[in-house]
Amino acid sequence: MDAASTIPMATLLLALCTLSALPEISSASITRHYKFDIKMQNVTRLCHTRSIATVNGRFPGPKIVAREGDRVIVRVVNHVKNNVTIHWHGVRQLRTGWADGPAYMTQCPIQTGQSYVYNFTILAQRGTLFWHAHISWMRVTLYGPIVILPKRGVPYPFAKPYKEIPIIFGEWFNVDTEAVIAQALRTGAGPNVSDAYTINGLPGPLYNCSKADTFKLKVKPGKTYLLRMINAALNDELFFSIADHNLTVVEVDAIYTKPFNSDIVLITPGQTTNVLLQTKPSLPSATFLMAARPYATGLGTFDNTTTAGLLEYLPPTFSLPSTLAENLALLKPTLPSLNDTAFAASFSSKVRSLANAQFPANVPQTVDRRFYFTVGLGTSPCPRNQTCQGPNGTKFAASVNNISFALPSTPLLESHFLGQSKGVYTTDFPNNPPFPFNYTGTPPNNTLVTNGTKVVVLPFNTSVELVMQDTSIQGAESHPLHLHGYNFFVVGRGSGNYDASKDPAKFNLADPIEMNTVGVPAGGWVAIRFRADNPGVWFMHCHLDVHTSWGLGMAWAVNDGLLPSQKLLPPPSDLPKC
Ligand SMILES: *[C@@H]1O[C@H](CO)[C@@H](O)[C@H](O)[C@H]1NC(C)=O
Ligand SMILES: *[C@@H]1O[C@H](CO)[C@@H](O)[C@H](O)[C@H]1NC(C)=O
Ligand SMILES: *[C@@H]1O[C@H](CO)[C@@H](O)[C@H](O)[C@H]1NC(C)=O
Ligand SMILES: *[C@@H]1O[C@H](CO)[C@@H](O)[C@H](O)[C@H]1NC(C)=O
Ligand SMILES: *[C@@H]1O[C@H](CO)[C@@H](O)[C@H](O)[C@H]1NC(C)=O
Ligand SMILES: *[C@@H]1O[C@H](CO)[C@@H](O)[C@H](O)[C@H]1NC(C)=O
Ligand SMILES: *[C@@H]1O[C@H](CO)[C@@H](O)[C@H](O)[C@H]1NC(C)=O
Ligand SMILES: *[C@@H]1O[C@H](CO)[C@@H](O)[C@H](O)[C@H]1NC(C)=O
Ligand SMILES: *[C@@H]1O[C@H](CO)[C@@H](O)[C@H](O)[C@H]1NC(C)=O
Ligand SMILES: *[C@@H]1O[C@H](CO)[C@@H](O)[C@H](O)[C@H]1NC(C)=O
Ligand SMILES: *[C@@H]1O[C@H](CO)[C@@H](O)[C@H](O)[C@H]1NC(C)=O
Ligand SMILES: *[C@@H]1O[C@H](CO)[C@@H](O)[C@H](O)[C@H]1NC(C)=O
Ligand SMILES: [Cu+2]
Repeated sequence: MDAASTIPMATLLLALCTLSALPEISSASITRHYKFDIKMQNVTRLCHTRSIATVNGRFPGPKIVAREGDRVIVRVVNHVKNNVTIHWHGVRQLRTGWADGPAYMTQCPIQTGQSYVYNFTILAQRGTLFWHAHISWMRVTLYGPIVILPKRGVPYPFAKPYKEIPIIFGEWFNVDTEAVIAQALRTGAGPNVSDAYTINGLPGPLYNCSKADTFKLKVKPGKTYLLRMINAALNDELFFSIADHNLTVVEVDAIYTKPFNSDIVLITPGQTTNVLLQTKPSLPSATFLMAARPYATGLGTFDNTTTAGLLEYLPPTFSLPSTLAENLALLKPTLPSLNDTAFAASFSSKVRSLANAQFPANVPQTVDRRFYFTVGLGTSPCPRNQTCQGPNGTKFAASVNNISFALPSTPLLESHFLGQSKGVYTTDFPNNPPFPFNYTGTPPNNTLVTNGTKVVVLPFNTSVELVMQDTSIQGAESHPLHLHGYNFFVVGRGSGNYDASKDPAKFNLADPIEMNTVGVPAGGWVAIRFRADNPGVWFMHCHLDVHTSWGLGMAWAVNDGLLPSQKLLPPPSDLPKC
C-alpha cells in the first residue's frame, strides 16, 4: 500500500524550513506501513512451472515507496517451509541494525509461521534501492524496488521526468535454487547456472518459449523517462543498453551523480542506477530492443544468455514479429564482449558525486585506521570419505584476507549488544593479508583458506580507509563488495597490485562517488573511505551469492559512541529467536 500522504500546508512549509544536511526526522515525515506475506506461488517461465517463494504472491515483489525522512514499518509473515529474512539493501539503518536483515548477522531467521516487524527510518538518502531476502539463495525470487522520493517540495537535481519506471534484473532457474547451492556446497563444484536473466521478472523474446514473457516499455515521443535500474541477479554483473538511445546516469545507490551519457550501463548485483531516457522527438518507424547480458571475468561457467525487452513508441507501430531477424525495423543494441574489463573500468571512472553545496561529498580527509584486504577465491580440503569436484579434487572456497567467513548460529549483533562474543565470534580479523604474494600474478601453490567468524572492532566515528585487492587464485575476477549500514566513498581504483607508496597520491578526495556496493576490479584494487558513525555489526560481502556462500565476507563491529544518539537501540521485542 503506497499510502501517498496528504500533508497540511503548514506542516509542509515547516518541513521546507528545516532542511538540513544532518540526518533528522522532519515533522512532515510520515509512517508507511507494509505487510509482506511470504508465500509460495506457481510461476511459469520458459515453459517450466515452478512453485517459488514470493511476497504477497507477486514476482518480482511489491515496491516500497517512501520519502526521505519517513519511517517504514514492514510486517513480514513467513508462510513457507524455508527460513526467511528480508534485507533493505542500502538503507543506512542508523542505530537500527536489528532491522538490517542478514541471517545470523543481525537476526535469527523468521521461521515458518513466525513474523517480524522491520521498523526503520530513511534518513539523508533519496533515490532507488531494493529489498531482498538475505538467507541462503532465497533472494533469487524474493526481491523488489525501494523508491525513496526527496522530501516533499524538494526537486530532483535534474529536470522532472515525465514518468518513472523500475527496471529490475533477476535470474530465472528452471530448478530449485536451494537444491543448486546445497549440491554445490556438498560436491565442492561451482553451482549450476541460471536458465535466463529477466527484466522485471520476464526473460524476453530471445529465449525459447518466452515470447509472451517480454517486458514492454511503452513511451511517448519527446519525453524524459527515469529508469530506476536494480540488479537483483544472484551471481552476475550485467551490461544493459537500449538500441539507438542514449542514457544519462544521474544517480547510483541512492546518491546523485554528476550526470553523464552512456549508451551502455554496467550494473553489478547489489547496485542500483537511475538513468534518464530521452525519447526521440517524433514517432520513429521502429521498435527498439533493450537488452542485458553478463560482464563475467571468472574462469567458471556462467549463464551467458541475453535478456531483452522492448521499447515501444505509442501508438504501436509494430507488434512483436514472429522471428526477430525477419523484421528490419526492430533495432538491437550492441553490448560489450562478455569480459570487457576495459569498458568496466572506463564506465566506473565516470561515476562521480554531485559534490555541490546541497549534496556535498563529505569524504573523510584524514584516516584513523588503514586496512588492506585481499578478496578472491581459494580452496578448502575435501572430507576424507568424499570425492570433491572443485579444483584438483578440493572444494571451491572464497575468502577475505584468506579467512573464509563461517556464519555463526547465534546472530553477531545480539552477541555484540550483550557483550557475549565468546563462542560466537573473535575480534582478530587481520588488517593485512596473512602472507604476501603477487596477488595478481601467478597464484601461490597453496590456495587453502582458513575459516572463522572474525570481526574488526571499530571505535565509534573511526575514519576508515580500506583497500580491497582482487587475487588471481582460480582466476582474477570482478567482485561486487557490499557493505551493510554504510555508504562509502570510492577514492581510488587501479589494475594490478595496490602500491601503498604511489597510489594514494592519485586518490580523489574531491568528488568520489558514494556507494554501498563497489566492483573490485578483476585483477585490480579499489580504495574506499567511510566514517564509522553507525553503531552495530555490519556484514561486508561479495554480492555474487555463490561467493558469499563460499565465505567471501567479514564483519565490522562498530562500538557505541558516548552520546545517547550514538548508541545502538535495544532490540525489538519480536526479534526472532534461533
Ligand atoms: C501449484 O501447482 C501445483 C501442481 O499443479 C498445485 O498442486 C498447487 O496447489 C499449486 N500451488 C499454488 C499456490 O497455486
Ligand atoms: C518503531 O520504532 C519506533 C522507535 O523505536 C517506536 O516508537 C515504534 O513504536 C515502533 N513501531 C512499531 C510498529 O514497532
Ligand atoms: C545440475 O546440473 C547437473 C548437470 O546438468 C544435473 O545432473 C544436476 O541434477 C543439476 N543439479 C540441480 C540441483 O539441479
Ligand atoms: C548518443 O550520444 C553520442 C555522443 O554524445 C552521439 O554521438 C550519438 O549520436 C547519440 N546517439 C543517439 C541515438 O542519440
Ligand atoms: C555460451 O556458453 C555455451 C556453453 O558454454 C557456449 O557453447 C556458447 O558458445 C556461449 N555463447 C556465447 C554467446 O558466448
Ligand atoms: C575475452 O574473451 C575472448 C573470447 O572468448 C578472448 O579471446 C579474450 O582473450 C578474452 N579477454 C580477456 C581479457 O580475458
Ligand atoms: C563420511 O563419514 C561420516 C562418518 O562416518 C559420515 O557421517 C558421513 O555421512 C560420510 N559422508 C559421506 C559423503 O559419505
Ligand atoms: C592441480 O595440481 C597440479 C599438480 O599437483 C598443478 O600443477 C595444478 O596447477 C593444480 N591446479 C589447480 C587448479 O590448482
Ligand atoms: C606480478 O605478476 C604480474 C603478472 O604476471 C607481473 O606483471 C608483475 O611484474 C608481478 N609483480 C611482481 C612485483 O613480481
Ligand atoms: C610451487 O610448486 C612448484 C613445484 O613444486 C615449485 O617449483 C615452486 O617453487 C612453488 N612455488 C611457490 C611460490 O612456492
Ligand atoms: C572450518 O574449518 C574446520 C577445520 O578445518 C572444519 O572442521 C570446519 O568444517 C570448517 N567449517 C566450515 C564452515 O567450512
Ligand atoms: C531455521 O532456522 C533455525 C534457527 O536458526 C534453525 O534451527 C533451523 O534448522 C532452520 N531451518 C531450516 C529449514 O533451515
Ligand atoms: Cu565475488
